[in-house]
Amino acid sequence: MLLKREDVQARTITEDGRIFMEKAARDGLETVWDRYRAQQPQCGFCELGLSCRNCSMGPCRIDPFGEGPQRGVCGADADIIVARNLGRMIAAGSASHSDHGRDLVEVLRKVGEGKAPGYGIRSEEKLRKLASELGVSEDGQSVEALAVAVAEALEEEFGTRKKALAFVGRVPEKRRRIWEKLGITPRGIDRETSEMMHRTHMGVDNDWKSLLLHGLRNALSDGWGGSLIATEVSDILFGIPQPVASEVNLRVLKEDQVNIVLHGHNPIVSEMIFQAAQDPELMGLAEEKGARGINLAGLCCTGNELLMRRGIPMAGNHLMTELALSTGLIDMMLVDYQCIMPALGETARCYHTRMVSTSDKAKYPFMEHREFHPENARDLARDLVREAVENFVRRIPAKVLSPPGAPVKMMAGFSVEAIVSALGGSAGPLIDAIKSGAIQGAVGVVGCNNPKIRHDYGHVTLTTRLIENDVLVVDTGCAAVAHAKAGLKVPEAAEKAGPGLRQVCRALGIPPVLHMGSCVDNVRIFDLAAALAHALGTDISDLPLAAAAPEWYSEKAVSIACYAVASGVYTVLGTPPPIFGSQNIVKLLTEDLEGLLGASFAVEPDPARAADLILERIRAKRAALGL
Ligand code: SF4
Ligand code: MSK
Repeated sequence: MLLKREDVQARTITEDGRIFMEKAARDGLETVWDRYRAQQPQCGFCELGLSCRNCSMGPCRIDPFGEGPQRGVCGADADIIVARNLGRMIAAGSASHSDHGRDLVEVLRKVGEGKAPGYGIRSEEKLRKLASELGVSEDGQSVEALAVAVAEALEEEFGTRKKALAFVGRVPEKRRRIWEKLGITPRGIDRETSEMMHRTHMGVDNDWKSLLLHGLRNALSDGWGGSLIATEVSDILFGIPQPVASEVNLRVLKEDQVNIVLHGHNPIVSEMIFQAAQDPELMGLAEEKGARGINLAGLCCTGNELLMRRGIPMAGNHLMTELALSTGLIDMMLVDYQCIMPALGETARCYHTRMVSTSDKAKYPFMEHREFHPENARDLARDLVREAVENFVRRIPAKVLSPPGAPVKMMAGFSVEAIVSALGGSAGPLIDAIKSGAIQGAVGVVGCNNPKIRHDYGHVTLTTRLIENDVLVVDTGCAAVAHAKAGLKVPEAAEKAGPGLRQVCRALGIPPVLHMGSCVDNVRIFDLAAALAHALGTDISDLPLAAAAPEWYSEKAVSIACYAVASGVYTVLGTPPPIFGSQNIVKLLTEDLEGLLGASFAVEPDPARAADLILERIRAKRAALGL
């Protein structure tokens, strides 16, 4: 199976992507692009959000042309069906982030109880900060006891009893009032997701407006609850990220070393693998096997977590995961959960790669399952690193293609704490730069890849335009990897920025595109936005800020986009969400929310036009602030 050059060009803007798409084709592999093509034409009803299979009187679909049925068997019309479908996407996204957060809370508790060998408290400062926010007394408590008490308080956040989540306290007061007025203040994290599933059962909430409002509340329980807990507890356990230099693209895989690749989202397993890979005995074993060392590399957000805290290089983003295997260089790939294509296990069978799943809640075809728990993680990590080393000698030379050239240099590790420290200890200089116009505004460019959009093109085109116009970009997730590969995450990239932003970056020695972490770390962006709003005595929606997800694919991205808008940030989506079957809902989300929340959605698949929309928005916000 050979690919036409124009097909390869149309699928990705990345050089390593092109080389290994051709290699994968030569090896007879099927990739995400092939399967996407085989799915054409995709269901038009589903694309518009007009199909429903919520009960066994259906499945039902609404005719968008008005000639066929306009109601499902139960009587649900287009508005109700679209709203219910969107609501369930939000619930799934929010549940994913929040369950990830819960797993970290479990480790925090076990650390406090002395039942998690190898783990520890890396940031006592953050543990104490959270204790204070949660109203946990520190009096006379050991760090271990405090960890247990904080874990208990966080467990409560998931439940049903709260009027409002504790972290809503970080939100500017004006925004809290808006949420109260609309009845969307998030309560228990699980409660909002559970309630969404209840409301969307046949015969419950049949008012599309009320369904969507609850969708916003559900998303807020992710952004100011589940995701935030995931990020904060990761910082407690593994350290607050600080600026760190690293490298990106498939060339970070080394032909002369044992390559272990970590893929997924949760740092619980990968941090233990990181520790095991430093073990002198295992490093000695690697040498015995003829390898020059043990090389760790990341994919997707587990990669981002390791990159942010340990400077571990990044092999690629979502659409690079199959292509990474086609190098034939990966001795072991360890996966946890989320964004791990079920195809990967079968793809790896073409090579010598050992594929290992590690989470009790995520199993995959053709992968070995080696379950991690806080109690066994340290020992299991050592076993697996040893097995990866032993697998080095089983590489199949005829199937190996070492990526040519060199990796791209990058900087990561920009937590809010690191940004404030780079600014000299307070957000003041950033506010001054925004006021003076040196920085026109800030935009979070985040989210995934999607084979519907040329790989990385949306991210890189949008972000390049924004920085050229003196807009500071912060990023997370797969967008961050795209930007790094395009060379936008080194201080020298300041030369690609407009004159004002260039000057600020040069003065601070930072890139114009700041890596803030993984998907759950989008909360860092909102923490920063809330801090700026507090400092200016205003609301987040008054600031010259925006968000964009040019190539999103996941339900988690839907939840993120919804909590962004509900938090007051105008958000532009590249891939159209399945809402266009209801003109009422399109109008509400793209226009009417503006009056309710001071922010709304836009859908714009062309990233250059998306940049124009965002720049227009930033200019309007600046003008309203008298800047
Ligand atoms: Fe059809 Fe209504 Fe059942 Fe959905 S809930 S499948 S629209 S009958
Ligand atoms: S990994 S959710 S493809 S950003 Fe977080 Fe990338 Fe999107 Fe997964």
